[in-house]
Amino acid sequence: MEKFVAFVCLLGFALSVVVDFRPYDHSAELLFNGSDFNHDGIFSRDELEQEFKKYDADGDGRVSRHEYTTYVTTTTPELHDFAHALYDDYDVTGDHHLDHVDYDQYYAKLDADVDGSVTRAEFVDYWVKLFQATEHLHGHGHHG
Ligand SMILES: *[C@@H]1O[C@H](CO)[C@@H](O)[C@H](O)[C@H]1NC(C)=O
Ligand SMILES: [Ca+2]
Ligand SMILES: [Ca+2]
Ligand SMILES: [Ca+2]
Repeated sequence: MEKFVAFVCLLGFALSVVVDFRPYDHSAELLFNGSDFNHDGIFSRDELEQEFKKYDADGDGRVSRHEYTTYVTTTTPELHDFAHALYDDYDVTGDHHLDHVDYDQYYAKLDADVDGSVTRAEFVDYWVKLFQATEHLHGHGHHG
């Protein structure tokens, strides 16, 4: 089975089929499966770092808003607004750069029970709520 290697790959895949992430728990689990590279049921801090490295086009160790949104909209222009909302969620420090400080704090947001690791359930729960809260940005009904 083909693995999804990045959040945006999943987003692109989903959209190439239909512009709809529902059911959200299914999309969230697909994201988890594509992000849990070693398949141990945990989305580790290292795995998070691996994800974001893919967006760092100029390799300076930080992901700018432009780098991230370009990465997403190149494959799926319909996700322009959603990509910006996701970036705002990742950019915990709000300085328009994603770096290790954001990754630490974002990881902590996912880690609901604060035990230092993000389980499948924690990850899926977080993303279902995010899909719900941003529904107006990746809405359905945009067929074709
Ligand atoms: C995710 O992976 C698990 C375990 O390998 C599998 O049972 C589940 O069906 C997968 N979920 C999706 C949505 O593909
Ligand atoms: Ca893992
Ligand atoms: Ca930041
Ligand atoms: Ca946890």
